[in-house]
Amino acid sequence: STLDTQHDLVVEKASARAAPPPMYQVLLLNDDYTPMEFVVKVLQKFFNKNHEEATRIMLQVHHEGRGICGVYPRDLAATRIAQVGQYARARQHPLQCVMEPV
Ligand code: NFA
Repeated sequence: STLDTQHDLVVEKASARAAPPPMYQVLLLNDDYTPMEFVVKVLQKFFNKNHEEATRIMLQVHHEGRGICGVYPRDLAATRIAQVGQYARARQHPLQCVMEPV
């Protein structure tokens, strides 16, 4: 009915919509001590990578010094970094995770 807005479609101009949130790359950094299989496990557990993709990213970090784990809004990027930090620290690994704006 004309009084029922529930089922009406609304089309907005792009300029009337909220801007997409700023996005941040989350990166892993290489070090000489963290075991390769631990890095693969981190990428599977916190960044939802399968074993093959996790291995590819781990080797990129190992060879190039850094690698992208994912791209997220700021709060989610910060949460992933904190989770990786706690997980690695608790197991005495020096693995470092950082974020930078895209
Ligand atoms: N460079 C580490 C090693 O040789 C492996 C590693 C890869 C560490 C990616 C951190 C990040 N054991």
